[in-house]
Amino acid sequence: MSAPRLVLVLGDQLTPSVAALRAADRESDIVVMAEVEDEAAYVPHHPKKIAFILAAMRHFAAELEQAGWRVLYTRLDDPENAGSIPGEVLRRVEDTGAQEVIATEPGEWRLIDLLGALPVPVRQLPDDRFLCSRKEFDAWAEGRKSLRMEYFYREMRRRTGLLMEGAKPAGGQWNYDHDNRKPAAADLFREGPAWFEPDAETQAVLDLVEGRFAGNFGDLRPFRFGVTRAQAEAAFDHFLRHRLAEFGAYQDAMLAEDAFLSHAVIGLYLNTGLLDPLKVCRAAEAAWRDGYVPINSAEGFIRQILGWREFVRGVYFREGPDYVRRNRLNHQRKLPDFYWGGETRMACMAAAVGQTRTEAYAHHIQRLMVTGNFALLAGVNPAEVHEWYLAVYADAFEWVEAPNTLGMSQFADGGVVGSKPYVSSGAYIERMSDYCKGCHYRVRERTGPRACPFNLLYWHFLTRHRPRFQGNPRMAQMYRTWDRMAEDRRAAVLAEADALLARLSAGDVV
Ligand code: FAD
Ligand code: DLZ
Ligand code: SF4
Repeated sequence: MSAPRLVLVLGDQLTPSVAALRAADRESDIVVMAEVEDEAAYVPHHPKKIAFILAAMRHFAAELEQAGWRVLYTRLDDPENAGSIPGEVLRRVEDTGAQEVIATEPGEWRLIDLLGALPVPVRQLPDDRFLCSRKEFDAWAEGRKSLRMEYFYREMRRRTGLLMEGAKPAGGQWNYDHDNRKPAAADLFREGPAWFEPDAETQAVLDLVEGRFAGNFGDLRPFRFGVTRAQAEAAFDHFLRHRLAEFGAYQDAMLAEDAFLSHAVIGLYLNTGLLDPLKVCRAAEAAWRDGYVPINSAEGFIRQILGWREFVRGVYFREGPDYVRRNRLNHQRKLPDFYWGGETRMACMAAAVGQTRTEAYAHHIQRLMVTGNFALLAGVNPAEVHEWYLAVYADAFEWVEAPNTLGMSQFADGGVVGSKPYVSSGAYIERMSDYCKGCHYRVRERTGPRACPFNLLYWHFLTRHRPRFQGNPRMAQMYRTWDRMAEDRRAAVLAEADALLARLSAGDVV
């Protein structure tokens, strides 16, 4: 009898039809899954995120066994645990005499390189759980002066037929975002996401994580995420029936007392393979065609998955392993302590970081226009910002997190993902949220002891990066507004911004 092959399944590859399982033989090959310290600790992941991944891995392994696979599963507290993915693979190779390992290519260069360096042949198959392969993305990107998501998205609409009427976009427009910028009322009842009671296996994971990662930023309990495909599908179905209709209009809104608004809260399920992106998009399209949701909601939602999610993955792999080290604006400040739960007087930051701590979740505008915006305005080192986002969100995996953080949010890639930096003063946050009402600072004040820090730092950012951005037509208006301000006023803003940055550096409460 020939030696078995090992089939490696990682914590974000929990799909029965994932490439490595499709290429394997259930009769003779052996699945290897491992909970390992290295993956849990290479950034200080939120305890909820670690628990979600480990619980989902355990449930997936049980499903594979039920389906007839032989699974060698290592738990985090197994005494034999080698502590790393390569270590576990080698241990299983020795134990079984396997001559070859089949893997689905990981979503992170770090792990691709580690697997490639093993002293046993590892076949890394393309991860085809995406709607655009790496090759297809590269072919689309080839020869273009700049990569813009909107054009990629249109191409993906044509290719999949999603929301198309023949060669034309359904409803006559590709994008309905002009209907999607409404602030939300705090006193309206909104159906929240679907949550789940942990079963005994998940409880065991929670105890394990509690014992090992209690010092990490983030609350482990209450733990309410789904951890199986059936639960992930139920969560999406609940969103489709009760929340998608309002998704479009309130996509950019923020409320202090509502962490989720009408967002789907499915990123964690999509990114671990518990939900299928095409099925999700088709279901949203059907909800519109059947008359249950307006087109601005269906289109806005589909664009996030068919457009942004596929686009950033293409960028991550096309740009290569050095992407995460880019720092085009040469920002060097340390990430302020309030990102890790320290005190702040800024109500918007306290709300976004607070719900990140309790839920391992913040929605897109909170990530981009509150925590991301502040880090960019304050000139924080993008590598530290990247590490923070990768650690604190349950849906964070490098292929999707890095282009969003370093590219879209911090402009550290010099404009690969976005054509201009996402910066704003407090006015944007005031318009889209109810945060400012309860804040120590005054959002309408541009100078003085209570001036909103976003106002001071906004002008400071534009001034210090003027040579780079003043020629950008999308930013010309901002510079015109600044230039129209009286000179003594401008000097006061910059002096106060410098003083604020000095207080940040000194670790004072801001
Ligand atoms: P919804 O708002 O309901 O959107 C539905 C789905 O669309 C999401 O689940 C997601 O799969 C997809 N999507 C939406 N926006 C994006 C986007 N910009 N890029 C890729 N997919 C998108 N998303 C992650 O999945 N993982 C990350 O680690 C991550 N890090 C981010 C870091 C920063 C600085 C920013 C600005 C955004 C980041 N995003 C990330 C994108 C987005 O914020 C999340 O996908 C979204 O908030 C997840 O919540 P949801 O499932 O409720 O999404
Ligand atoms: C994120 C993560 C964590 C916390 N733990 C594990 C683990 O114990 N075992 C595992 O196979 N995968 C884990 N992961 C997911 C990997 O880090 C993931 O495969 C990479 O981030 C690539 O996307
Ligand atoms: Fe945030 Fe400024 Fe509003 Fe305070 S006033 S919540 S710091 S935007």
